[in-house]
Amino acid sequence: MSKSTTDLSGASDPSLVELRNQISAINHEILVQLNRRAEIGLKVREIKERNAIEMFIPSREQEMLDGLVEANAGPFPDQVIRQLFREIFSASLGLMQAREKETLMVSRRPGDPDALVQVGEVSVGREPVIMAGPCAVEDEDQMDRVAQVLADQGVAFLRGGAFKPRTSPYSFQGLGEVGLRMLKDAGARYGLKTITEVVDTRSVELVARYVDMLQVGARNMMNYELLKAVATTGKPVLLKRSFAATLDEWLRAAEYVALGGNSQIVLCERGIRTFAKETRNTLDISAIPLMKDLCRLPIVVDVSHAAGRRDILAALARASLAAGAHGVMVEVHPSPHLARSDAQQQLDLDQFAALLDALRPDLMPHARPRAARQLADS
Ligand SMILES: [Mn+2]
Repeated sequence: MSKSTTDLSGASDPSLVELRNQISAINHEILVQLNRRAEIGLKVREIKERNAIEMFIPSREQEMLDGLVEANAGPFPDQVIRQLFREIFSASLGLMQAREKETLMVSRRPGDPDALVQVGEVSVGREPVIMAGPCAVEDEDQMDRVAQVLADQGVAFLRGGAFKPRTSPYSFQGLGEVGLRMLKDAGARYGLKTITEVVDTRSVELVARYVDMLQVGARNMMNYELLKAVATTGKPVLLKRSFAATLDEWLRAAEYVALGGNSQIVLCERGIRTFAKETRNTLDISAIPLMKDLCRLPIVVDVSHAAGRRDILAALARASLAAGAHGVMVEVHPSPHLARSDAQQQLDLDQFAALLDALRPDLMPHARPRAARQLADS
């Protein structure tokens, strides 16, 4: 066989080998120069940050491209030179913006472990937790019946609204401090951690005296004064996503709480507003892995407000846990048809037990029914 058919790589042709070596050397030179350029770009960023100058200035980019095309002697056509340098410019801008993201307190840096939020002796951020209870605290009997079922089922958190932000000013606005007391008493009777929403900077201290965890609701996610106020209480915060918030806006809302000195934050996805009419909101499952990637904070999913209906809650809850959520929040009421708010989406006590049964394979031992746990421990 002749040489040309056996050596297709050309490795035995000395002049070809030499040219390839030259190309490899130039590649390495380009690499060194690209990183030199990037380092200078980061210095430019620091100066721009100090002086509040825009990172991206289109006229400056245009000027650089024009200069390069003018100096271009070929053989690359001008269009290719433009393309190549545009790539370099955008990579450089991306590097600058990546640095900006890293500066958030809540951001996840490479190698960071997941954060654990401690609510008393209950940790949120490892095994999935269930947070359940009525939309609104209505009376003692209602709270007692729900709390008893939760305790029997091994659920850790009792929720219930005392201050209700309602779409209509004529809707039930909640029992206020009387409701807070009922929630606290029911939680204490059955050893449950309590969560309630705080809607106003003026009532933050009052609410913090009664419950274990403060909820900032979807409507208030961008109430920055409220975020600053809840940060000062030292209580863990459940931060719901606004129905119209991007992940970045949600992350920055969490940053307000962290910057205020409180890193005990649990995120809560509760659906976003879309064109879909079949559900009250659209549960954004992708937010779960994406937020876990962006930050270390635990994330739970409120399936009730996402769906606005009962029949698909088990599917949404299982999907949330499969996507990596650290827990599920669900509205439960002894007589949903009599509920003073969100009547159409609250589960009755039997439906709640059935939901937990559906979730059982995804839950860890601590969330098994009390009877089963006693059996396992004996
Ligand atoms: Mn509700």
